Amino acid sequence: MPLSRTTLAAHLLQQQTLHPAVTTELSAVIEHMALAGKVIGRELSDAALHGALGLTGDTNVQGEVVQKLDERTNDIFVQTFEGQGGVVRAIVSEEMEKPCEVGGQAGGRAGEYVVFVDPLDGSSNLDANMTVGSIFSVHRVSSRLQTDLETGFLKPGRDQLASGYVLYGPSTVLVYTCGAGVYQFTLDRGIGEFILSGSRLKIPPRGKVYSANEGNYAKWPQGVQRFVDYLRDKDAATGRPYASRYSGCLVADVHRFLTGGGVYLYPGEISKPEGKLRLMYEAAPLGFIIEQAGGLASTGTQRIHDILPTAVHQRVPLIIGSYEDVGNAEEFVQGKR
Ligand code: AFP
Repeated sequence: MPLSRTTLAAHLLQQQTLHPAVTTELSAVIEHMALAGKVIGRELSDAALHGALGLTGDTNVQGEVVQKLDERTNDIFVQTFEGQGGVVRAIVSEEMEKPCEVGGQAGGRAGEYVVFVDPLDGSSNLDANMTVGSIFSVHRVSSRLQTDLETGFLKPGRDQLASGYVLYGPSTVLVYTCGAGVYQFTLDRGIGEFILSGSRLKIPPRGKVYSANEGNYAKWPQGVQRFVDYLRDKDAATGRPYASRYSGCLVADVHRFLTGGGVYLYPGEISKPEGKLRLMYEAAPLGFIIEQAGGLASTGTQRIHDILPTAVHQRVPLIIGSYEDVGNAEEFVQGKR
């Protein structure tokens, strides 16, 4: 049976008639994310032929080494939003220390939205031709925002208006939510359009797979160690041991769980309790997607969406995935088991 051919634009138009949360402005932001995703997907496909792989020799605001494609994809997002007609006021990116103002005048008014973006999540996978992604989150700019641009953008995850990601794998896939379900689109390269390939996605309440960088095991707090030990133990009644899968790309691992269930964890370490992942453009947007699909996103002691950020590049421990699996993890972390 032939599949329907609903483009992202047609889908968003339809959603606008069904859900007040899906406004024309927000739809425009998502379409610009999709545009940036198409450009990035195309550039990644032959980056090795243009000498675009490898390191720049610099470190970013996080103190991490920068890949040439980290810089290039950041530029693509900035350029894309500079051409968006003023709906978005600023971009906050993993690759830029400070928010970048992009245009910002729609009908004579300052743009209403700020977009948080991790332009190239998992970029160390590139040299091995493995999956990478882009993550985004959209907030309304606070009306109190005047002098200090950065602190005006510090809002909890529950205030997100939209979030999503683009995954550059065997196919390029866009997943988004505006709080009215999770939708997936697959890029038809021949016609350059994202076509609807999954509606109102739901994550199974429990999975059979976990994902963590187990090389860090000795650095984890005891509760996390005991949770991973539990997942590796044999128990037919609860489907253990779980299989282990870890790609080094958060988006790819979380996408696996969105479709099949399971749990991803990047915990804090005893000497680095804040963990590695970034709240505003990694944990919170993926948390919005996963919670819309019926799962959970937690630090182990607090829901990701309840954290009041204090800095745009803030780090946070993350346990995300199926509702029951994350619930179990919380019990271990909190010493209840
Ligand atoms: P980059 O966005 O800097 O490439 O980092 C990737 C990442 O934040 C996330 O995608 C991975 O799950 C995680 O880091 C991998 O970190 P480790 O190399 O410490 O496992």
